[in-house]
Amino acid sequence: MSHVIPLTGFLGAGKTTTVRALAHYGESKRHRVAVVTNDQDGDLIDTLVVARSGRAVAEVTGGCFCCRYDDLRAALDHVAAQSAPRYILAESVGSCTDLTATVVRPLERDGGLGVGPLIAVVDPIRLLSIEAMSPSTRYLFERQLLDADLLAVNKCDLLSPASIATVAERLADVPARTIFYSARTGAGLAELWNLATESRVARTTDLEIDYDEYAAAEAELAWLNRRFTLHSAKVISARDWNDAFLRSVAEHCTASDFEIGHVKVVVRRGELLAKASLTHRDGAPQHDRTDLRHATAAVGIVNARVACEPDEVEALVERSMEAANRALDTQTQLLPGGGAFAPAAPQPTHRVLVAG
Ligand SMILES: Nc1nc2c(ncn2[C@@H]2O[C@H](COP(=O)(O)OP(=O)(O)OP(=O)(O)O)[C@@H](O)[C@H]2O)c(=O)[nH]1
Ligand SMILES: [Mg+2]
Repeated sequence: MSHVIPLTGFLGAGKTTTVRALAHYGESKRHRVAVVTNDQDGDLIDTLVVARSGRAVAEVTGGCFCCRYDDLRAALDHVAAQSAPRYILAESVGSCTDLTATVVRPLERDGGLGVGPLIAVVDPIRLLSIEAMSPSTRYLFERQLLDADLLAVNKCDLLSPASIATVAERLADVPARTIFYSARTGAGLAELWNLATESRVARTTDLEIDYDEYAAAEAELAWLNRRFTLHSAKVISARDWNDAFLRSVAEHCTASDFEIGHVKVVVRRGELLAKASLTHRDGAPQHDRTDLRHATAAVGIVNARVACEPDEVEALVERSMEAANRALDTQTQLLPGGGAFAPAAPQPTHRVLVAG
């Protein structure tokens, strides 16, 4: 029987990087691992990032796992039938919560799959600046922590021992067990794997959650997934183009006082990718993949989640592409489809409560 390991956690916390690292780790231990990704829209950079020959990958798009439970179940059954994986890592949308009641318990009730602990991947840098969050975002962020069976504090390579102690103190009131690791360096990953592959211990309490506040937090974000083409008369560095694009995004967000959830960009030619991310407007772009080094023609995808209006995120992406085009003497063309939107209020397919 396949065993589902669900991951939650705020936008940009490192869920996909963790899924990729855990999948590699599990495969190195000769386990077959599959992955299910999730987004409010199509054209997912995360799916490209976790794809690897021999690994079954499926997407649930058009809504979060809780609102698309039947699609999630179909995706899990699909990858289970395709490759009979021992483990299925399932990454939920970063603005979603209440997954114990809406996904984990319904999966346990429906049977046919084992279910592991609900892991909340935590970005410690975001946790340390929790006071700067809007009240709605903070509410959502805290619900994700309270909903989890295991708190996985990622990005420890960025933390001093003193900061690790501060993060641990801030999480002391959350009942779930906490572990620290880095999906990037692999430190602590073996322990995370061992805990993630245990069976879940059923909880006896329900998450206290106000769906109006949760909906308000989701609606604060504008969401844009867009495809584009990139052309240049001379050979350019794909990494430099991504860097110029994301630096311009950061500048515009700072000037307009928009908080960034996560802006990702990928430029690809065939299997070769250049991928970069921006998770804080005052941080530098992170270049996660640079297999595609040089190009004169490529296709790209941008996935942007920014606290602003949908038309503002469209303008932000267009202006930032123009800035990158000016800097590198390139031309881009946005392809049709994928307009910006604010996620609709969550309406879970199932909500299984201990209290009944
Ligand atoms: N320094 C450092 N950066 C990391 C680590 N894990 C992830 N990141 C970076 O954090 C950024 C976001 O990572 P993702 O894995 O895409 O985050 P996510 O939670 O899947 O994001 P969404 O799917 O948009 O919610 C990327 O630039 C990663 O390289 C880590 O352990 N250390
Ligand atoms: Mg992701």
